[in-house]
Amino acid sequence: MPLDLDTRTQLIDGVRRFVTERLRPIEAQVAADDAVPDAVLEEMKGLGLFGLSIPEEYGGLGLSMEDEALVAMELGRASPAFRSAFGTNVGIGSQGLVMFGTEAQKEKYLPGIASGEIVTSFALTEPEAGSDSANVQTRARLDGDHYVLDGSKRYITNAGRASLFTVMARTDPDRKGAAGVSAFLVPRDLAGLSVSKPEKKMGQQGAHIHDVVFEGVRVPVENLLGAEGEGFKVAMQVLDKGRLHIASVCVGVAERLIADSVAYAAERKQFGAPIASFQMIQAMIADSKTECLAARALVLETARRRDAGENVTLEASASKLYASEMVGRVADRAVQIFGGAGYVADYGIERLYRDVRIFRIYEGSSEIQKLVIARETMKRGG
Ligand code: COS
Repeated sequence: MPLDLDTRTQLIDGVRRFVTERLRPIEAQVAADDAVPDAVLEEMKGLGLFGLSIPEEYGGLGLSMEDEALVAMELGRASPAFRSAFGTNVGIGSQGLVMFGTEAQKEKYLPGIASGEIVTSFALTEPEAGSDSANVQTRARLDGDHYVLDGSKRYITNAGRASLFTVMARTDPDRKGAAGVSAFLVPRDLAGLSVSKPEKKMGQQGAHIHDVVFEGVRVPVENLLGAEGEGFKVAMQVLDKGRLHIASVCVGVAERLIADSVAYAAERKQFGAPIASFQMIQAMIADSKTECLAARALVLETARRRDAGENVTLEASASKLYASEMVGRVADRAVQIFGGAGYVADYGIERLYRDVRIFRIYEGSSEIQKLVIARETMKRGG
């Protein structure tokens, strides 16, 4: 159920205040330290951000997709590294469990995920299974009342802090592709599970990705998530929602970049006048604003349709494709409007320019979104 208007306004106002007063002032420091301070993580827990999408009966806020999208847009106005700290709990790290978990699994894990005590990660990608995510090689072999996991996962967000992984592994080696893959809930403390050092990245410093290695990890059979052989579909449905969440964040970052560009253009004088008075600057602002409004409308419409129970695989991919490409263009124009200052670290625009680049890649590249959109459109006959 969507929130009533008063509650929604209160929630959005609270998040906006947190973003403005607590997150924006420390963005540069977080990037320099490559870490979000523990005190800020604790405040995020207190605000319920780790549990935005966890049902209320398990201690979360149980937001509708539309409300979650609105919150994600607000959070997009601060460095995306902050959102990433709890993004896996709200999205890909928890939603398999929310959608496909047994009652016992939900009771065991969801309250801790909602409070932020448990940090989650989604382990699908492997060295040879990126865009071709059905080519999972990690093996899960049944041995009595355990599955034994062997293999490795790559670029796993929040793996360093995670205490619970949703892992896609191949239970049937004779079946190639999606059919032989199953999903598992894998606690971090099981013997044989190790996490590498974080990768050095182009942007979003403070958010970390790691390799995760499984060497004879014994996972109890009751930790199978969904039916055996259904793990790929679990992953795809989790990603349908995740893509919509990422698209919402892209809209938020674009809105912030436009606001920053407008403020700078009003203040910066050249040829004796603020550059905002020049039509070529105005054209960039107009293009960015129009595209951002279009993305916002697409994302919110898709969220409302998902809340109404419709299949939005196509629309979620279209939202992710359009919003992530849009924010790339908006960031590029922001650098251009800021000119030399856009290239200098102190102004923070170059940081956001680097930060947004990953939106076109993770949770499915733009090319994969186009593939999904085309397939679904042809399936629907138009
Ligand atoms: N919801 C439910 N089921 C889905 C689905 C969805 N969104 N997408 C696919 N499936 C089902 C299909 O219906 C099919 O089931 P049947 O065999 O019973 O018909 C099965 O899953 C296999 O799907 P498909 O044949 O489409 O798989 P492909 O290997 O051709 O490719 C793509 C699927 C390329 C779309 C998928 O691998 C993908 O999304 N890749 C990108 C992965 C990604 O986003 N990685 C980021 C990692 S997380 S940061």
